Amino acid sequence: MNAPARIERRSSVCPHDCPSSCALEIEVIDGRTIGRVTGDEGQDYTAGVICAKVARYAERIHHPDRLTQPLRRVGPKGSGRFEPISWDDALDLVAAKFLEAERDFGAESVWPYYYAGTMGLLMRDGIHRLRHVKKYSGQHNTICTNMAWTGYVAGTGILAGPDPREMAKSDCVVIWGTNAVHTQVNVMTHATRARKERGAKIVVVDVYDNATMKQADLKLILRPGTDAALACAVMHILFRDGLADRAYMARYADKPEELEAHLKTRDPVWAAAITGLSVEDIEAFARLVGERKRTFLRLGYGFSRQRNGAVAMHATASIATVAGSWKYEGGGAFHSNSAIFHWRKSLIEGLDALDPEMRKLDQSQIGRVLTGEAQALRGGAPVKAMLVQNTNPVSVAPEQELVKAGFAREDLFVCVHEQFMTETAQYADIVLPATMFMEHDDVYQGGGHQFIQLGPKLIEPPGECRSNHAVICGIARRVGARHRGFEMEPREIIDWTLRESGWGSLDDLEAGKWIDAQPPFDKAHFIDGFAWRDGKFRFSPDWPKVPLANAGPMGPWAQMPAFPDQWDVIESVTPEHPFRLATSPARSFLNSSFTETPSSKKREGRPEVMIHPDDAREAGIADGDWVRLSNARGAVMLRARLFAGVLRGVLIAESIWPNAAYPDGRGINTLTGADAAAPYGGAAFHDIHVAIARIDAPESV
Ligand SMILES: Nc1nc2c(c(=O)[nH]1)N[C@H]1C(S)=C(S)[C@@H](COP(=O)(O)OP(=O)(O)OC[C@H]3O[C@@H](n4cnc5c(=O)[nH]c(N)nc54)[C@H](O)[C@@H]3O)O[C@H]1N2
Ligand SMILES: Nc1nc2c(c(=O)[nH]1)N[C@H]1C(S)=C(S)[C@@H](COP(=O)(O)OP(=O)(O)OC[C@H]3O[C@@H](n4cnc5c(=O)[nH]c(N)nc54)[C@H](O)[C@@H]3O)O[C@H]1N2
Ligand code: SF4
Ligand SMILES: [Mo]
Repeated sequence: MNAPARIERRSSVCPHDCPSSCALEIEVIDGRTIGRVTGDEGQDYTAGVICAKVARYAERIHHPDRLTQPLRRVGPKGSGRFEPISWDDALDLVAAKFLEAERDFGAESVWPYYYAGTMGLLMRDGIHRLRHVKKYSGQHNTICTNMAWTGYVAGTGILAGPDPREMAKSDCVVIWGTNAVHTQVNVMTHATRARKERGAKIVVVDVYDNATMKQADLKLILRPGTDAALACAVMHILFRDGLADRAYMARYADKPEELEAHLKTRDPVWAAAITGLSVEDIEAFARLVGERKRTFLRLGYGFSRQRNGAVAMHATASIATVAGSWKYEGGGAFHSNSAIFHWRKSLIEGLDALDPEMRKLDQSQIGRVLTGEAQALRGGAPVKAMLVQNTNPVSVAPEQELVKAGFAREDLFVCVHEQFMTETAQYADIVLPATMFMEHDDVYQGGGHQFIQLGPKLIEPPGECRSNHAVICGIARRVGARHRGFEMEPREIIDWTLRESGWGSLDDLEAGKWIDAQPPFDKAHFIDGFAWRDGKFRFSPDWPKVPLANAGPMGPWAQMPAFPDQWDVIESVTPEHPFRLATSPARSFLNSSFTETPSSKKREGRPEVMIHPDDAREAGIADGDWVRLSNARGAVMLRARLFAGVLRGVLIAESIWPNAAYPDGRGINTLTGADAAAPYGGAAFHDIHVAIARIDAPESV
């Protein structure tokens, strides 16, 4: 009889693209197997709580469908027919194709494409070292954070704010445009603690009665893309009722009198007509914010995924300045702490080789880029070769019909480095098997919190999986790219990066498990002033000059309103397209990740669109019927679910299901647009007009 294996508990961190970046404890059963995954109770943001999908990580890491060997395409593009190939032959072929593209079309015809499938700084961002040294095309990251970050920084001057743990010390927590129960569960831990310990009120602002809203004391269900109208009316009431902190604004804001005058006409009746909320609810919300000085506005990404998203984010953050809530513990507006870590990334990203003139292609416009649209290519060479790491654009990127047409090009060479045979990998010429986070070393920062954490290698990967760093170095050697980062081990790069950034050594981090990087209270609450030269929050931002890394102003930025306002650039309804659709995140998927795990698939059921019962009746749609959603970009077939927790005229399709889950292979991103949102670009995933019609049960095609 075998002796039972000795189970070790080891520390790690969740690598997924989620603001929570949870501290994990992992049962390591042997050198190749894990058991249970739990939240670390010692790290006081995670506080022992993690989401169900990561608690079941053994299902993902030991999944029978994991890629374990390099593959070469043998069928037509997208057929999913591959045969095994050795690592050396695979990397030789990738390098030969990259060199050929460079020779025939210039280095910018190679486009390394990546995103945040892992949030590890080395494994995620090491691809830039290869890009910079070789002068390949750059990537302008627009798919996720652009409108939100720009809108927040437009006011504060920096992407940082009050300690998110202070939500527990608040008297009113406003969870605005984030479905935290699905997307960042720890927000709920701290918010519900405030309610239990201090009688705090929880307000939720969203476009449907979702899992987070079910926990709210005040539910505000509004029309998509109308958040700035609500914010304006709240500020109008604060000024009107003597709840505005005028002394605070005199010291800490740029143009309070002009703002007040501008808001005179933005009253609750005006906002009710735009948002679909009642005047009473708007008044009640404003009173809460005005009377409870410790109001913590937890601003999410959801409401920024609109064409007016940057303006809406800035408008909501402005509420904290009018109310003066920033100066109180448990008060202020928080979106992300990304700017507090002051990383020196020259080794990871090869910044010493960066050419600022390098062409930057819009990540969200990958469909337009790959189908050769001149404007998307910035007038330059076509893209002829790609390396894709940590992202699955064939499922997640907007304008899917173009994305698929682009990847189907026979003259485009694509290497996808992946953990699973994703819908993007199915279009590749070469597929390389990737490690998962417990199989390599990396360092992580919080977005929704303030910890730096280490995710060490705990087990051996299955088969022939290699890390992103190994693949980047392997390609670099073969294409003649030289940089000392390509010669170093992950732990050496992590150690150097920590030291140079002022965070001690790798040994220190390993011993301490995490570093609490939260700046002192006065800095985090802007008591010393906001991050502009005059220290004043901007009610009237200089939109094209918001200090964020970007590719210059784009979208209709010149028309942006001077003060917080309802900006009518959203994809409004028309007689042909009378509904507004939001593609909100599903609980058991994380973008397209976890669509492969059996328990997540089971819990999500099938692709559905929620529709108000009265709208359904008028359209002759019954619960469970097949419907077609359509707009100028395409059409999608899925089932209807009658749901009274949404306003009339609004539809919700929780996402992102694989395209293959739909009868004709057309997934939800068939309907989403890639036109650049102002002022710096970005995809408006919840800003879609559509028609809806009942159809007969389709035959799978
Ligand atoms: N389970 C799960 N977790 C995830 C993800 C996932 O897909 N699934 N994705 C991860 C990623 S990449 C990110 S960036 C984060 C994002 O997490 P969040 O900050 O939560 O942002 P979103 O996921 O875009 O949407 C959040 C909510 O905004 C709502 N919403 C849409 N339009 C509007 C609007 O106009 N106004 C208002 N007030 N609300 C609106 C949606 O209905 C949704 O309930 O979550 C991460 N975590
Ligand atoms: N309709 C709609 N579309 C959306 C959104 C929405 O709300 N609605 N949300 C958008 C947002 S916010 C985002 S951020 C994007 C995200 O979209 P993606 O960046 O595509 O994120 P995931 O779907 O999670 O895919 C990440 C992939 O990386 C792989 N991966 C993970 N770790 C590693 C690693 O270490 N190495 C390698 N080589 N691969 C790895 C995973 O297996 C997975 O296939 O989707 C966007 N698309
Ligand atoms: S909540 Fe987010 S960070 Fe935490 S375990 Fe789940 S996916 Fe990972
Ligand atoms: Mo995201």
